[in-house]
Amino acid sequence: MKLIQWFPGHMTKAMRMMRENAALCDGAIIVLDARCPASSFNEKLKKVFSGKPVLYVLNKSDLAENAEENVKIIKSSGGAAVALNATQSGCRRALYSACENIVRDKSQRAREKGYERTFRFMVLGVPNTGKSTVINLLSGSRRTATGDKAGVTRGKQWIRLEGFELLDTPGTMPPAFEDQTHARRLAYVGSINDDILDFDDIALALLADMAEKYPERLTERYGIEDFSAPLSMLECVCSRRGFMLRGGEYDYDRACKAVVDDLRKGRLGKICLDSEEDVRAARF
Ligand SMILES: Nc1nc2c(ncn2[C@@H]2O[C@H](COP(=O)(O)OP(=O)(O)OP(=O)(O)O)[C@@H](O)[C@H]2O)c(=O)[nH]1
Ligand SMILES: [Mg+2]
Repeated sequence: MKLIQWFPGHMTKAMRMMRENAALCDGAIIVLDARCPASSFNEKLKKVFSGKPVLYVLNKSDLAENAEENVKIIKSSGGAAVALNATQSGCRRALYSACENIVRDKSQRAREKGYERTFRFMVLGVPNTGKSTVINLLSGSRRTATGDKAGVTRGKQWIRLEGFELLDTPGTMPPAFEDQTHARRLAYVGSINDDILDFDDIALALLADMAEKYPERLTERYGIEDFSAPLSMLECVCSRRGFMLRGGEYDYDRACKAVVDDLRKGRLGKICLDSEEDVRAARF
């Protein structure tokens, strides 16, 4: 499989912008994808905020397995965390209180001195985890653009709310992926710009990973019974979904796109690609 490399200019610029703006912020909301909380965690981002309160949002938990368990793991290592579906207005209260909690002491002290403080949070995370959607949820309206691909937010944008000011930022990644397993999981969930991905590679690797962790889902959706070779699994997808070219050849391209899309849209069920050990090993 080809290495996943990621080094577009706007990513480097985004990282620099983040460091510069961190000084203006009282803390951070780090938005993770609940389907791969460890893979979507960038330790470098956390380090920018050392000494300041950080809230981890395990977003897209409607598509994820074990979100609450993973919240507990993060909390047990001393971090603040909440599992969320940011597209659901019913989750607003939980998010708001989680934000209030991480600055409770500071706001209490301000109140004792007779004034109300406004707290500035930077909202950050790898692309497409739902940072802008989280901000819209908190603000109760569509204040910032969202979209189902990596790289929707380009520049920074301050959003003013009651008690908080939030800085929406473009998704950021480490410039090189040292860990290709994590890179692959980010590719599956759509956090890496599809333009730089080899979809055949990604779909075949995804089938192999699903076969290991959730074989029954592949049987259910595609009728796959033999998990020994990714290519024969892909052929099952073609047969089941009728992806055939004229002359009876398999339409592999369509099948690759369909498999990845099925995963992203939750049609393969709720998943967690990271193991419990992965989550415990990440230094949240
Ligand atoms: N199912 C589900 N979809 C979500 C959730 N949160 C966000 N989304 C969707 O995920 C996609 C990405 O959301 P954005 O808010 O644009 O993500 P972002 O992190 O700001 O992305 P960039 O600005 O590109 O880095 C959009 O299609 C959202 O509707 C969630 O909790 N559950
Ligand atoms: Mg955004």
